[in-house]
Amino acid sequence: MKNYSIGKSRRIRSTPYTSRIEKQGVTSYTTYNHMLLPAAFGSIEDSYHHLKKYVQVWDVAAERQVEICGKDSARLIQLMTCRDLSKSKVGRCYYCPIIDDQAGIINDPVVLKLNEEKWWISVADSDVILFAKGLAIGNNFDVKIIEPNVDIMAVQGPKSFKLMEKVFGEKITKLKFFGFDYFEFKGTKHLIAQSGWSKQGGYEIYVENTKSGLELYDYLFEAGKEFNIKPGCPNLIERIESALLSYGNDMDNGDNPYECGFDKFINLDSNIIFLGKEKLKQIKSEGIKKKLMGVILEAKEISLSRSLDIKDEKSNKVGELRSACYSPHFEKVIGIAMLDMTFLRMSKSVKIDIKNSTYNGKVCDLPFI
Ligand code: THG
Repeated sequence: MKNYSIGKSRRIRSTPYTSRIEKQGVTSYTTYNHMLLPAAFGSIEDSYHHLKKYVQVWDVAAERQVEICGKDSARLIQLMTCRDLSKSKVGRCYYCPIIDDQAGIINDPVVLKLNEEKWWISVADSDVILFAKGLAIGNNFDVKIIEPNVDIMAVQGPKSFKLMEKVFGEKITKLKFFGFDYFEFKGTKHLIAQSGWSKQGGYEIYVENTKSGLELYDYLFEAGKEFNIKPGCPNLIERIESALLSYGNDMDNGDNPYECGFDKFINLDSNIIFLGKEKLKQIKSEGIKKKLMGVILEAKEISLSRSLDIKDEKSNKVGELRSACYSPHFEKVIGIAMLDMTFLRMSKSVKIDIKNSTYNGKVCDLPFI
């Protein structure tokens, strides 16, 4: 019988919502940006079905903001990403791969343009603030870089639209996907974006005023009763079915954005300046050697804590499985795998050893659904 808990400390930070989610029955945590990120409230499969039908509130404060402000802020932001931000607008979010000089992925954040000289990089699990500071120092940029006190609470699921309209009024229904604006709750303005790490729709509330944010948290559960609201968290099954990639799991610094299917977020033609641009041109002309793909396996359960080798029919290693779960939709195990291009050009059939059995599977495109 497994029975252990995470040792809390200043290094593994709690969030303003931690005491609430513990009362509400969080059953497991992961760490993310040196902070607690809830990973389950009981059964992940039950939570998956609930998320697809109703509405959930998530403590995703671990999606930390790296705030960059000052005269050179736009230059620094652009230096870090291969996505062209020269035509970016205030009030919009941009999904932006951050890469290094060798085009290895450093992070895949959402970037928010707050004004011409103020940006938030809403980071996945890696220390982007150190990378940003290094670049700013090395380039003598006139910028200030901090991690502000912003604790995101996500409201996700199909009923999130009705709930948020009930709480914030009709104005919020005008918000477009990946747009953000300020909305008032009992006299306090909160930055709210239509975004979130699920494909079920919803919002993210970037809470700066903690007191008001906690009041809002409690209020959402009251107002959400009629929509069958529950606490939740990024859901492993939903996010794999939707192919929302997880930095550190599906890709890391050893992978480049072409290998991860980020082609539409790469701009090599405009005259913007970013790190790794020459390397990306070279990769584009030579072609990639591996690619992130979906796999569907003839198995009924899996629990990954490290990558698993994927083999071809002759048992040669042709890649690695990086995330996987049992999918109620496919009634099979599905996963995200990095596979050799030479193999992909020849075959779609794979084999994998899970515990002491060998399972057959097929390669497919992402997303699954
Ligand atoms: N929200 C916020 N910050 C975050 C995440 C988030 N930081 C960490 C992590 N998640 C970053 N990773 C992603 C991955 C995918 C998306 C957002 C953040 C996402 N993708 C959409 C898609 O794939 O369809 C839209 C991409 C687009 O077309 O621009 O939403 O969840 N605040």
